[in-house]
This record gives sequence, C-alpha cells and structure tokens, in this order.
Amino acid sequence: MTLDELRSLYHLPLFDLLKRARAVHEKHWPEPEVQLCTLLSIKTGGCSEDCSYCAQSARYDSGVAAERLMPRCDILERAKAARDAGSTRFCMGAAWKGVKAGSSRFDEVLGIVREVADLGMEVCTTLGSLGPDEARALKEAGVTAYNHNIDTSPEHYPNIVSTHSFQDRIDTIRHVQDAGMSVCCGGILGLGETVDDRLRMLEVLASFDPAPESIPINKLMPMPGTPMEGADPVDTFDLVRTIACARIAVPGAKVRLSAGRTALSDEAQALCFFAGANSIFYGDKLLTAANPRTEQDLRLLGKLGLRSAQLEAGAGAAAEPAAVAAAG
Ligand code: SAM
Ligand code: DTB
Ligand code: SF4
Repeated sequence: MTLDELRSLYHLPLFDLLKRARAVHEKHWPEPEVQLCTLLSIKTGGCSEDCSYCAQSARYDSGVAAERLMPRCDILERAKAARDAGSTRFCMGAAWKGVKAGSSRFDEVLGIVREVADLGMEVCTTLGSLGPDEARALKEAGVTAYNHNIDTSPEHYPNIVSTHSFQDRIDTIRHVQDAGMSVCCGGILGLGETVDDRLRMLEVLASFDPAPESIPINKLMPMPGTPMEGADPVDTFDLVRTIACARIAVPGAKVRLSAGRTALSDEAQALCFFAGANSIFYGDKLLTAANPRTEQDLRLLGKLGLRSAQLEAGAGAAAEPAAVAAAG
C-alpha cells in the first residue's frame, strides 16, 4: 500500500474510515477475540542506546536503575503465572543494544527460552539487534516471534535515536525473517512526528515480505528524565485512525494496542478494538511502566463481548495453556 493510498484513507471522515477498517477486520478476523500477551523485562535499564522516549537508556536520569539479567527460576515463575492468568504469549524484553552468539549472556537467554517454550505459550523476545547466527539460535531454542520496532518513519528516526540507524532495525528484521521467526514490528505515536511520518511507517510495515505477524502500536508514555518527557499527548482519534490504517494496510497482522492504555478510557479502547486492534499487553506492568490491572482488562473485554484468543494449533511448543474466558 502506498503513502498516497494511506493518506486518502487516513483523512476520510472518521466513520467512513472505521467502516472500511471494520470490513477488512471482519473478513480476516471473524472471531471476537483479543490476544493477551504478557511482557517481562528480564534485563532492565542501563542500555547504551539513546532512544529519546526510553526510560531504560543509561543516558537519561529516569530513575530506572540498571539491573542484571533476571535469574532463570524467577523468569519461569513469571511465565507460568502469565500462562495461568490466561496469556497465550510471553514476551521477554532486554535493554540491550543487541546480542552476540557465543557470549555467556546470550547462552543464558537461550537456556531460558528453551524452558519457557516448554510451557506451551508462544515465546517472543525483544533483545535488540541480531545477526543471522543469533536469529537462527533463537529460533532453534523455541522463539516463535521477535519484536523489533521501526517506531516511526525512516525520515523521522534520526531525530529520535542517534546510536543506531533505521537501516540497522531493518537488517535485524531481515535476519529474523530469514531464520523463520514471525516478525512483531510496529511503532510509537507521540514522538513529535507528523501524520505523514505515521503513514510512512505503515507503508514500510506493509512492504515487509513476509508481512509482519503483529504490529504493536504504542502511545508514548512520557517518561520523566527522557527528552520526550514533555511531549504533547497523542489525540485519541489520531490513534484510532492509525490503528484503522494499520488494519487495512496489513489485514492479516494482529494489531496490538500496546503501551499507553493507562491513559485511555474504556470507551477509547473500545474504539481502538472496533478500528482493528486485536491484541493487548496483559499484566500490571509493561517493561518499566504501568499497564491496566488484569481484572480491569478482563472486565472490559467482558463488557464488549470480546474473549481472549486461544493458541492456534502448533503455535506453542508443548502443553495446552490454562483456558480462560474473559470475565463477564
Ligand atoms: N531494546 C529493545 C529494542 O529497542 O527493540 C527492546 C525493548 S524496547 C523498550 C521495545 C519498544 O518499546 C520500543 O521499540 C518502543 O516502541 C516501546 N517503548 C519504549 N519506551 C516507550 C514509552 N515510553 N512509551 C511507549 N512505548 C515505548
Ligand atoms: C512494544 O512495542 N511495546 C512493548 C514491547 N513492544 C516490548 C514495550 C512497551 C514499553 C513501555 C515503556 C516501559 O515499560 O518502559
Ligand atoms: Fe535500549 Fe531498546 Fe530502550 Fe532503545 S528502546 S534505549 S535500544 S531498551
């Protein structure tokens, strides 16, 4: 889908855009289901990169302390709790520029992935940049999806990050695809970008081959001490329009309403689901920031008549996850 096509969609009267997005959504996602993914920061803070929105960069005085890699048994306990609470996907994040095959920390992560994969959820990791060897090793250990966002347009990216390039992000995504993992790739709204930047980001995502399996759309959570601390909040209708365009541009992707839900009312989130969002981060914490409480999310899904998506056959490695229905 081209930038011009995306522009003409984005600027439709809101209800016309929603009608178009809804038709695509119903064709590709006929079930009233929302995927629940749990995030865990397995290595927090102290990151060498300077992403201007991120509390985990060592360059900003955000109050997030640099920690070591979490012990394997603690991670497993959290993964089991996530599964028992109804998550079908467990995503482990590390505040690293990237990982290197042969390093002891990468070997440790591979061991952790093997054990989490045995729990029967989809396993996602987000560890920064990867080369082909690292991507193959993660795939072999049982990672089903790798999250690596492009975050904004190629044009705006250098205004946000100076320690790596947009092309570096694309190279990692290529290695993930070549290794046979699904790509989870999206971005953040609220970084001082224009509407065209958002649409350029979607144009790039829509051009991926294979298409991204999931597209997280984050609404900036302005973190104290970061350069984005005082950024203007994203207008909810802009968020909804962007989600609707993502749904139309990449019909088969799960569109994840990601960071920033604590600042959205139930009604705003309902509009996002209507526009095509069908996945959320589920659990009281994202990486360092707050997320709605699980009971609150189950209550909202129940009120909307949505239910948690179950694992597709073969998506997880082993046992069936504990089945949960969204609370009514
Ligand atoms: N270090 C890895 C990387 O950069 O890919 C993984 C972790 S990084 C925190 C994952 C994503 O979280 C970022 O690409 C960004 O989209 C999102 N993110 C980080 N801080 C955020 C914030 N303050 N508000 C909204 N989204 C944020
Ligand atoms: C993504 O797109 N959003 C998640 C996940 N991928 C790793 C992270 C959100 C982070 C929000 C800010 C924080 O917790 O520090
Ligand atoms: Fe590091 Fe990722 Fe945060 Fe950038 S977004 S500072 S790479 S943890």
